[in-house]
Amino acid sequence: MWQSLLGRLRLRDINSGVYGGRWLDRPSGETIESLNPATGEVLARVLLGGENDYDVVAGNSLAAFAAWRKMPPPQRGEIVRLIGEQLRKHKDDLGMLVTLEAGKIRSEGLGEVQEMIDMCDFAVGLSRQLYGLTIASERPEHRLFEQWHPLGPVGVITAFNFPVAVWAWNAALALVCGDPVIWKPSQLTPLTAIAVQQLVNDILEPRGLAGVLNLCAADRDVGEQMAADGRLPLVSATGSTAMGKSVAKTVAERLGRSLLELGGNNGCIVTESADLDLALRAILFAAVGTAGQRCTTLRRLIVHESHAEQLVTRLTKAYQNITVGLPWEEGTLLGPLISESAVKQYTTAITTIKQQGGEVLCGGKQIDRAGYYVQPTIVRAKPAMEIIKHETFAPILYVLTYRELEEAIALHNGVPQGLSSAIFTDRFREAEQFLSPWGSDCGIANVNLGPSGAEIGGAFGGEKETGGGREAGSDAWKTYMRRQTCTLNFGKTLPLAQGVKFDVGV
Ligand code: UN1
Repeated sequence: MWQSLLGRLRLRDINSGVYGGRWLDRPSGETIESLNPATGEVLARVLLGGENDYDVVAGNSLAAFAAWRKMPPPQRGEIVRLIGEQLRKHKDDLGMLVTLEAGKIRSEGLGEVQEMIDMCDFAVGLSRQLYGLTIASERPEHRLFEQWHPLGPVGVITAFNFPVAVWAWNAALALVCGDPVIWKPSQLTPLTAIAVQQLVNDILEPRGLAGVLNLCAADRDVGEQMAADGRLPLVSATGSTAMGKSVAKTVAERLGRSLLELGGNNGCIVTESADLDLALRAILFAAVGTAGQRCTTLRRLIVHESHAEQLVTRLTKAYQNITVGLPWEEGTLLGPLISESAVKQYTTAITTIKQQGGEVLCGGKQIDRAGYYVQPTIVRAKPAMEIIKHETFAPILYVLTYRELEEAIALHNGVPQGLSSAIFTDRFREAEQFLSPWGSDCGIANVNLGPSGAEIGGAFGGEKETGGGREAGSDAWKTYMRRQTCTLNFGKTLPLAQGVKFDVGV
C-alpha cells in the first residue's frame, strides 16, 4: 500500500525538501527520517534545506512576486481554483498520507484535505471581493478611499498536527492577495508538505508561475532566518508559545508583521441546564479526537457540581469504548501521538498531575504496543494545580466543578491561553453571558458544541498567549495585504484638512 501511495504522490525513498521555483537536488541541511507514528517505521528520508538553500528560495519568491502582484486578483483566484480541483482529485491519497505521517484517523486525514479544498473555494470567491472603503471626504471635490495591495512573500511555519490544512489557510489567502509563499513545514511531517508541493507544481509550472509557492523543509535555525528576513513582510507561525515568542520578537525587531497561532488550553463549561447527551458526545470528540493533538482540543471541563458525578461516570465509561488502533483501520477512533517525545511529555505530565494532587480517573498510561500510543485520560483536578494552566499536547482531560456561572467563567479564563471555548446550556441568559464581553476571553466561543473542529468560514485564532493572529475566513485576508489610503482632488482649489490655512502668494 505504502509503495504505491508513494508512487502516486511522486515521493521517493529520499526526497529533497526544498523547492524554490525548482527542486533543489542536494540541499545542504541534514537528512531526516519521516516516521509512521503508528508503527515507528521509517516512511522515507528527507533532505532539509540549510541557510544558503533558504536564501535561494527567498530570492526566488521575491522574483516571483514582481509578476504575481501584477496579475488581476480574479485571475489569481482562477489559479487557486485549479489548485482546489487538483486537491479534490488527490484527496484520497493525500488524506492517507496525512494518516500515515501524522497518525490521524482516516476520516480526520480526509477532513484535513477537505479543509484545504474549502479554503481554496473560499479564496476563489474572495479574489473578487478584496474590497476597500470609500470614505466621505471633508474637502470639496475630493475623493477619499482605501485600497488593498499585495504585501510580498509570506513565510508560513506550520506544525505537525495540521500538516497541510494550516498551510492552506495561509497559502490560499496569500495567493489571491498577490503574495508568494515560502512554507517551512514541521520536521515531523515533511512528506505531506513535499506531496502538496508536487501537486501544486502541476498547476503552477506549466503556467510559468513556478516560485509562487515554495517549500523549505528545514530546522529551527532556518525558521529564525525567516523571522529575521526583511524580504518577508509577513511571517505566519503555528506552534508552541515558546516558538511564537521567539518568532514574534525577531520579526518585531525588523518591524515586520507576524501572525501567530500558538498554544490553546481550551475549556468547556457544562451548566446545570445542559443537555448532557449532547455535551457527552461533544466532549468525547473534542478531548479524544486527533489524540488530543489539536490546538483546539478540549483540556479543561468545568462542570456544574450537580452533574459532576453523572458526567464523569458516563465519560469514563465511554472512554473504555474508544477503539484504539492503527489510524488507517476502519473503526479506529484513537491513533498514536506523533512521536516518542510526545509520549514522554504525556507520561511526565501524568507524574506531575499526581504530585500536584490530581486524581487519575481513567487512563494515565502509555499503551504497550508498537508506535506512540497512550491511553485517553480523565483527571479530577483542582483549580490550584499549576499544570492545568499548561498545554500538554495529549489526550488528558481535567475535570473541575463549580457552583455559580461567574465562578465557572473566572476559572475558564484563568489560564494564559485564549484560543477556543464552549458552553453547554439550554438557558439563553447563560449563553449570552458566556458570549458577552465579560464572558469567554477566547478568540472562538461556542454554545452547545465543543471547542474543536472549526469551519474555515470564520476567522481562526485566539488571544493572550495564543498570539492574537487570525487565519482562514472572514476578513483574515487583510493581514496578507497592505492598506493604502488615497485622496484624490478633482477640483481646482487646494483646501487643506482640518481647515488649516497656508496661503502663499504664487
Ligand atoms: C490547530 O490545531 O492548529 O478547529 C488547528 C479545529 C481545526 C483546526 C485546528 N479546524 O480544530
